[in-house]
Amino acid sequence: MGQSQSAEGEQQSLPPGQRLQRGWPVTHYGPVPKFKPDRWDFRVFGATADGEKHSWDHEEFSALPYETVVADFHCVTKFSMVGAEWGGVPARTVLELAPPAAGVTHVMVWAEYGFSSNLRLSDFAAGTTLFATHRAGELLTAEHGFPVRLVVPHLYAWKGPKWVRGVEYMTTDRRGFWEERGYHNIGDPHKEQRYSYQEEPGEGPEL
Ligand SMILES: Nc1nc2c(c(=O)[nH]1)N[C@H]1C(S)=C(S)[C@@H](COP(=O)(O)O)O[C@H]1N2
Ligand SMILES: [Mo]
Repeated sequence: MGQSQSAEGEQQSLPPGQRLQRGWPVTHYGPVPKFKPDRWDFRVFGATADGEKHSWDHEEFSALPYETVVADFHCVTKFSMVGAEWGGVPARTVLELAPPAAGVTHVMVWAEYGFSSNLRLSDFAAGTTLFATHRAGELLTAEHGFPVRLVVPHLYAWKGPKWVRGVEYMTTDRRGFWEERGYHNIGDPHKEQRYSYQEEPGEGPEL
């Protein structure tokens, strides 16, 4: 086991408009993909520092340094879960192993079936952003994103794709799946950044 981080350990109250949910609901668009271990890879592409694509197969990805993060989880549909313990590979480790070029400002995290979510590089590089393989010490179930999902504890949960397959380094921002469909480009729950119509100039690409 590696280091442990806490995203909101001191946080007592939920973000505005959120309510506590017992259990852990399953929320996503579309079907649950079937995991095919010999076809699976995790790719880093786009504006990499060396101009090359990087990829790990499932065995290689599973051998990357493992850390845990304890964090709250806020869905934009207003349910929250508190104190979830996630385990997996920190986004920072991916940034170290496959560094971005100097001009990279944003990333697109890609999942099965073309689902995607865009993040500022600073949100992606945050110490608690994790490619989770485990929750509460157990492997994720298929519905919750097995084998890998992203967790970005300081943003709404749609910013964390389940069934992740890769990261694209970008030198300009582009909207992901939900960000194109009316959700806020940044998605900070403490600022209640739910919808794109709330965006201030500079918070997202033109709609
Ligand atoms: N691939 C994929 N990932 C996704 C989504 C999705 O539709 N597809 N929905 C997001 C949303 S809106 C939420 S709230 C969380 C829900 O995660 P859970 O089902 O594990 O609770 O997954 C996020 N990740
Ligand atoms: Mo959500």
